[in-house]
Amino acid sequence: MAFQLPELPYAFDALEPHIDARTMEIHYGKHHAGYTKKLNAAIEGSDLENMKIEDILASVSQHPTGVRNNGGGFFNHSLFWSIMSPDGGGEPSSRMNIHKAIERDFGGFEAFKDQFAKAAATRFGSGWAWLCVDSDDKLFICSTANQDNPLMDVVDVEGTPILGLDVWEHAYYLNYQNRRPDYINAFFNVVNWDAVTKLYNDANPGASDL
Ligand code: MN3
Repeated sequence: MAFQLPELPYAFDALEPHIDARTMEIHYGKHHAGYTKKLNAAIEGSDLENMKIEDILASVSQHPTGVRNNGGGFFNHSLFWSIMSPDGGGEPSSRMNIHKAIERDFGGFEAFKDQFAKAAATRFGSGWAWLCVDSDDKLFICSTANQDNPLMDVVDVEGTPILGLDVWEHAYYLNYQNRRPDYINAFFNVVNWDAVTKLYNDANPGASDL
């Protein structure tokens, strides 16, 4: 099997009350597991079985729709779990490069948060909001539909995603019903800034936190 469902780095109830255990259990165990299984079925017997998921997504325009939808779903959720933590929330500390980059590119944390929350709230229907690094190592915010992401060669603005928020209803409906803005606010209480700054540094060869 080419791709495996990554282990969830915390218990289903670890992000409560911000993200409830039942949502986590279904989201990880049914949705993410489903994307993984369908991705493997879509690439079975093809050269894609030996490629990294990032490389598959970068050339996704050349692959069947099932690879786009399920490859995106596989990657996006893997990233999503990794950038949350029960010990997360607050603002990135000043020793983190991501702190400096947010100051530089958005003028401050609150301005960043407002722009990100707006991107998440205004994505119509199903999709994701992203914080990304562009080819000049600058941060930008965007959103994509369905299971697309900024690594794909089919989106409006390409970049390296380092923070993502799932705004599909399956991500919040059990606990928040139609109150997507409340879910977006709650997400900021569980963001794992250690993980985000590591992804930022990985996207900037040579960079590391103080
Ligand atoms: Mn989802």
